[in-house]
Amino acid sequence: MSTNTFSILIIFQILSIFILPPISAVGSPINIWPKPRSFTWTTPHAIPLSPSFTITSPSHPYLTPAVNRYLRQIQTAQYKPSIIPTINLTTSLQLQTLSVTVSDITAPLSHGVNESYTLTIPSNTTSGTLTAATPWGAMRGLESFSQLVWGNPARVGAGLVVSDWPMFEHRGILLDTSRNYYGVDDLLRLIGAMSANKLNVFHWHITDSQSFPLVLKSEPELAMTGSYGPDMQYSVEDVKRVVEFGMEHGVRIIPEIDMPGHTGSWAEAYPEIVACANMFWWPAGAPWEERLAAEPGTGHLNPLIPKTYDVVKNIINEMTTLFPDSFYHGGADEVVPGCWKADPTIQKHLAGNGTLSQVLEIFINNTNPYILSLNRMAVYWEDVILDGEIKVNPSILPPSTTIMQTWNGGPDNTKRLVSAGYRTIVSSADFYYLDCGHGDFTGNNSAYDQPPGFKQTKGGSWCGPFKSWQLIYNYDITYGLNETEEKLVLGGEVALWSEQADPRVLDSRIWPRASAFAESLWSGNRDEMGMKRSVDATDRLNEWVNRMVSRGVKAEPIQPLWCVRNPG
Ligand code: CP6
Repeated sequence: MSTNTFSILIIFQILSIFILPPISAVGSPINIWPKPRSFTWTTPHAIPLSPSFTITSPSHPYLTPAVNRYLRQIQTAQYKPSIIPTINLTTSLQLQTLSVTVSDITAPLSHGVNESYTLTIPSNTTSGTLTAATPWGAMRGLESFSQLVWGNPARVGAGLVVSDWPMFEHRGILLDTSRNYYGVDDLLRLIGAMSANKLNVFHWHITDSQSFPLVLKSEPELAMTGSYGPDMQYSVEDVKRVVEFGMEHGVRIIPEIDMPGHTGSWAEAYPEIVACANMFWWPAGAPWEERLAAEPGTGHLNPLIPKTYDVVKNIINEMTTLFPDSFYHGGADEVVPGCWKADPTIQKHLAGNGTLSQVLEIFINNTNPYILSLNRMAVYWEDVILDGEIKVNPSILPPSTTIMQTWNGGPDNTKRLVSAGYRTIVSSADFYYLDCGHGDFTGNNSAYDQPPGFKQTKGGSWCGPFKSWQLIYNYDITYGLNETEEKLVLGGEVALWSEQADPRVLDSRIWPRASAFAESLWSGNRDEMGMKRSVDATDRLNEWVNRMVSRGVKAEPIQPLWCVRNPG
């Protein structure tokens, strides 16, 4: 934040002492997570929710199911806050209806769609109103409304106005379904919880070197031979369910079939197009730089073989029929020199004075125009142009048609990308990698003890230390950027890589740390003074954890019950 913005905030704060009503008290049930941008509650009180309470809304293929879902949830939830509210219950009126109006009912769910809403629950009528620019903003408002209801019999906060809109347009979670498999029910539970946290992008890292769980009609062999088994696959029908469920929750699905690295799982079906498949990932005694893959499980697509593009184009083409979102993730992370150097056809290219970066350029030049021709905006991992030995000339991936996703380092790499003009998604490993905490691969360096050519089957991925919710909450994704650069930061993603995660830990590894991320990107991590507000957020987050648990999401505790029993 610039000094200028900071001083404006201070002035605003001084003025606000005189003009703004108090915001929700700590421990009050009026705890909308993520905290709204503006919440006016002049005379805090509650009114009963009528037993025949209903929600009216325009008919819409996705908003209507959302309304029905919220109505059911509100009627059955009976959520009991951990701190019993002290605000007055006014019983002379009951809330009978919430009336939803949408100004642009046809707005598609897409990047940058208007998610703003205004929710009004007057103190002197039986009807509340929710106005939104789009169906997707209406869904955000319905979620907020549902969080204003508590108790049995149910009551709802009254005399209030919530006016709300997001700070960042892209607020996502990456889930890796290759290293370990997740059932469709797990994915749907994740998407439902994302929507409750006002997160709007599910980045589905579907395949990797370890397994290829997606059954494509055009390339069925890949999943048949590359998945963990027939019970660990996603059918076309499964994908449709996930995409539809996303629409009903205002969550876009951005798919990624990672390539040209991270493709070992393709080798059973097509050995001829995968370089260095099934090799020992890190030759005995070799330096780290000469390893054949970023982690055990070798294999990179061979860009010099025409057949590679037959397969890749079939995949990309079918992916665009399955996933309607205009963003398509092209992967391109962690292409390591050792793999391509081990391949005879690529060796020939190098002997003729070719370079490995040229090999990657050949791959990008043969695939990126195809992605664009299918009306998709291509997202790539930053590796494709930054650092490492193998990268393309940025001119072949211009900022007009390319979005970069950063994961190495922190603010430094974001700065490099946006200063080069790229729209950027921030998923810094140092802050946003939720899988981190188990440390070393297998707890020993068995890697060194194996002979060359031995297929390495032990080991996950190194990642640590554990990222606390406060670390995540406090990270400023536009740190050190000027105003022009700030505008290029589309938002961020927290990531659950699955070397050491599976459905058994999905909920607790993600929640509530992704909730901390969600608030940070929805309404920021600072109070009206411009100071970090994670201390204030603690009790609110604790309450939100409880509400998520009451809705069937097994979020992890952040405090002992003692803190609630002895409010400070
Ligand atoms: N898999 C893929 C991974 C990682 C990446 N890509 C990864 C790298 C470093 C850490 C965690 C995960 N496991 N395909 C990087 C984008 Cl610390």
